Formats: sequence, C-alpha cells, structure tokens
Amino acid sequence: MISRGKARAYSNIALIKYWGKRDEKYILPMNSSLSLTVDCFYTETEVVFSNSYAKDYFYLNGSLQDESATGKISSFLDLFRKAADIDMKAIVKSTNFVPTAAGLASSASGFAALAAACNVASELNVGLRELSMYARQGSGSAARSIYGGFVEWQKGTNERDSYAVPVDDAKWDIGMVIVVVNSNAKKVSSREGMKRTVSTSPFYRIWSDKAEEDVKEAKLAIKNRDFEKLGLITERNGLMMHATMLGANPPILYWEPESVLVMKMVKELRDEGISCYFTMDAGPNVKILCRMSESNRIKERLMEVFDEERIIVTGPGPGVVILAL
Ligand code: FM0
Repeated sequence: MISRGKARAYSNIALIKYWGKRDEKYILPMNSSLSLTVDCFYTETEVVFSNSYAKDYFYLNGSLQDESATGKISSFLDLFRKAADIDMKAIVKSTNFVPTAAGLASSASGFAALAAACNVASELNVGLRELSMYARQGSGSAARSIYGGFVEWQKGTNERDSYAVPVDDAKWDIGMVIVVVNSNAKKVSSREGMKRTVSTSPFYRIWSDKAEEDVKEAKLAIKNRDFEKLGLITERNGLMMHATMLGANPPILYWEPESVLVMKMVKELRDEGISCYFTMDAGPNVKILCRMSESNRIKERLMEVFDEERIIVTGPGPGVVILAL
C-alpha cells in the first residue's frame, strides 16, 4: 500500500513575538503572537507513506539527512500515524525556496508544509484550524504559516485550543524588506534561547502580559488600517523581546553591528517621511515592515551600505497550498 501528499507553505515574520513556552511537549506558548506571512520564502514537501519502507527517510534540498534530523521528522509523522491509525514508514522530501543562500531557513514554513502534506498522505484530512495545531507541535511559529496575510496564534488554554486564526489578508500596501546581515557568531536556536530566557531572565516576568496586550492593539491597528500604529507596536514589541534575552543567564545577544546600523537607518528613513519599522528574530537579520509602494526607496537607501543580494523585498504571502503529485 502507498499513499502520498504534497504541499507548499510560506514563511512568516512575527510582528508580536512568540518567545517562551508554558508547555514544551505540546508547544504551548506563554503568550499569543501575530505575524505576517511572506511570499519570498517557502517550503515544498512531499510525504509518501508505504508499507514497503523499513524506516523513515528525510531528504532536505535533495540530500538524505542524518539520524538526528530524521528523528525529529519521525516524531512529527508519529502524530499523524497515531491519529490516522497507520503504521507505514515514510519518505519525506522537502525543498526550501530561499532568495539567497544566507541562512534564512525557516522551521515555520518547514513544519507547516510537512503538516499539510501529512494531512493529505495520511488521509486524515483535518481542517485548517486543526492543521495549525499539528504544525504547532513541530515548531510553534509554524502554526501561523497555515494562513496567509496577518495571522494570530492564540495561546489558548490547553493543547486542543492553541491554534492560529487568520486576521487580515494584508492586501493593503503592506510589504517587508529583509536585510541579511552576515554573522559568524555562534547561533543559539530559538528553542534554546527562549527556554533559557524563561528560566533565568528576571525581565521575562513582565513580557507575556505586555505581549498579550500588544496583540490586541496590533489587531485593532490592522482593523483600522492604522499602519503607523501597527509599526510602532511591532518595533517596541521586538525590542522588548530582545530585552528579555539580555537579562538571561548567560545573556543572549543576536545583534551584529550591522543590525544596529539598519535600525538607525530605519529611524532616519522615518524622519524623512517614509513609514517603516524594524523587527528582529533569533538572529542578526533585520526585517523592515513597510508600505510595499515605498519598498524600493527603502531598498535603494540600504544599497548604499549593503550588496543588493542581501536585501530582499517581499509582499504578503498566502496560506498553505496543496500541490498536485
Ligand atoms: O516567530 O521552539 O517557532 O514569533 O522567531 O520551534 O517552537 O522557531 F524571534 C523569535 C520562533 C521565535 C519569534 O520560535 O520555536 C516568532 C521567533 P520552537 P520557533
């Protein structure tokens, strides 16, 4: 017996961040978060279940992955195998479509695409809300990549009601400019970084309530098409997340000198009347929320300092897409 599924999912950038789990097994977040799905980076994944396979195989960008990487995929496949009551092993083939080679791989698009492909291949065929809960258990931020545009991941009360919901399609002159800042610094993964922050940072205590408020305010700003308000909340929330990490032990600093340079440039652009706002995740790259119609002006300015291939302009992306085999 053989059964297949294939899907594409787009990455997302959080405007109001997810940083900290209250449950590590089910990946339940301390606070709700809000993101923009982007169309510049996506993952396509094919899952084939067959009773002729002796074990699971995982190919990423064409190359067979080691036991450790495959093990993570196997645990995720188990969620679907259990729910659909199948015991077949699988071959998973995943390809990341990234505009540049400079380290923008995303667990969000990865697990969202894997969940959607598993949903078809296992014939479980759950709806998007439930699919979001499966994706969440691969990587928290993947819960949001099920939908396009602005998306809220509601923290919920338990493992059955923490899922993402669509907020707005973002088709109102919304864009993002991503600056790929090079870094040789040793990377602390989001998973490890947030865990350390929750358990050691005295600043963390005030984070989750504030983030919860920020999500509410950001949703209101989106509803009112108040771009400036949305941008200001985004910028503040991102900086506050990084402030919680600075208080961790040992402290975590993802910024590089060039990250700070971009932040200053964003402020300058704003003083000149271009409405743009920065945010950063668990790495040195800076993402600039802007008007799509002004993205080229922002890009031109950044090109005075950065090579063109390190500047990515993106619009809002769609939700998961089921692909023909
Ligand atoms: O995306 O431990 O989803 O809200 O990107 O796999 O659940 O990789 F800035 C950091 C994403 C964290 C903010 O964490 O963690 C955001 C972050 P996992 P993720």
